[in-house]
Amino acid sequence: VLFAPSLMCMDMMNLSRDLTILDEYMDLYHIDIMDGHFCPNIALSPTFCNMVRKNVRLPMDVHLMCEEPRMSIEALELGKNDYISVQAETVEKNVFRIYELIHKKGNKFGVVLSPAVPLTAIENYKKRIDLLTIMTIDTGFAGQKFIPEMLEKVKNAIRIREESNCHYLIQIDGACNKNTFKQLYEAGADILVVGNSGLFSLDKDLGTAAKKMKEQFEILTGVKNEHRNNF
Ligand code: S6P
Ligand code: MG
Repeated sequence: VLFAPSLMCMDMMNLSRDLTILDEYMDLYHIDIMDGHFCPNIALSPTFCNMVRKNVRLPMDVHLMCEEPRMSIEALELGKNDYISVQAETVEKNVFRIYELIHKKGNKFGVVLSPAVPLTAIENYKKRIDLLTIMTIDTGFAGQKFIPEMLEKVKNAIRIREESNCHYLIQIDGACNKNTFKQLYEAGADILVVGNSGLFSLDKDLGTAAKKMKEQFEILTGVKNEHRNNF
């Protein structure tokens, strides 16, 4: 399993110092962009992503919670190992055009399913997806309660991947922490997004928090973080 810290939960007063630490311990950056319309909050921005991109080593995944994702996609300046992830609901009318746009930019194609959106939403384009994110909370805020019904969805996403020869990695976003690590690992998730409860709140010192998180994961699952093996 790989870990993706959610930068929305970072201490912005110590951004540069903490990114250096995360670069050392984590596998992929998760950056939330919200437009205040798709969900009732505003988070980070394409400008923030571009700035982070220039200063870190790890690949990143930009999670677009925007009614009109095209505008943000056009503003992003990322690398070839980076993912741009769109919410399935926002690309129902133009997903193939959005796919082309992301590919033309040289980035990887990610799709995010909100808890209420079923796996059938991706039926007609699932083979094109590089990263499939299953939300285990409603979009908009950190610190919400895990939705246990989503474990079945994760298992089904794995089954579909096998049956249909898809290549997407499966990422979980929402309340990934010591209370859910074991279930998510056993369900077969490839990447876990870790926010406040999973990582940042574990210690004042982020390096110590990262070590604690990995230790908790190891104790609960018996498995060591593979650390960037997939990238
Ligand atoms: C929510 C967002 C998530 C959160 C993350 C926070 O809209 O997409 O990526 O930042 O889930 O972690 P936690 O553990 O507080 O849910
Ligand atoms: Mg997110």
